[in-house]
Amino acid sequence: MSGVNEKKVAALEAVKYVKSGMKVGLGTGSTAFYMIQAIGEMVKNGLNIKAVATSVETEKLAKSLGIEIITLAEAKRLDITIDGADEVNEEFQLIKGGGGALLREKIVAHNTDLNIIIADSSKRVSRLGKFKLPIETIPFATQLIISELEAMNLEPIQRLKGDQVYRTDENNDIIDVNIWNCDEPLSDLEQCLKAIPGIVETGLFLTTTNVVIVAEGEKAVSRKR
Ligand code: ABF
Repeated sequence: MSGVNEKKVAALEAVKYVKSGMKVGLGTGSTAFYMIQAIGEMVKNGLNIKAVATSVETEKLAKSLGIEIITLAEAKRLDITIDGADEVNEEFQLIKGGGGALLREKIVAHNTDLNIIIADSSKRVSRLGKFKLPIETIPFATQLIISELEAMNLEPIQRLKGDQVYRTDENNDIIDVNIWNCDEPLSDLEQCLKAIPGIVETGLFLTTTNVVIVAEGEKAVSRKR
């Protein structure tokens, strides 16, 4: 359906889960943008929450909307986190990190009771990997890791911002790899990548997601794991 903002449809469905007294993880990206805006409106109307941001960008947006931001250390545990994704399959597995925030996103998701993913219909896939998998690396090791990933036929490309190397909020690098032709289980691939010294985190979110809300036109379709 043309003209429908599916990102906003999914975001507005997800914020129904947010109640006063909760500690809420705020995701990053253009879909999360609508979720944060909606929560900002709810805060204006009396919602009382504390939030942890998954990126500097999200923190700035949240603070500008009057949402109280605390650190993850202060929160200790989050009731709910709402975040976007680059791809989501039928098994609630995700590729995330297109927005470069995968490390904090995975840390926040790990420390959350209920993880809700919001997406427009273009993100729903039967097989992950059309979207290149982002991998966060320590700059000291990035070039050697690229060589190692080339030897694994993963076609690694270091992410750039303009003509400069892209740097995450943690001042790390991102390497995007092609996992489309990997036939091994994604959990094995994740284990293999994480065993390479200098790889901090990957954008494979295989076990953290509890609810997926995908907008199909004006209809938000929710699936619970
Ligand atoms: C973020 O949401 C990232 O992990 C992911 O890349 C992004 C999806 O971006 P968008 O919502 O802008 O499509 O959580």
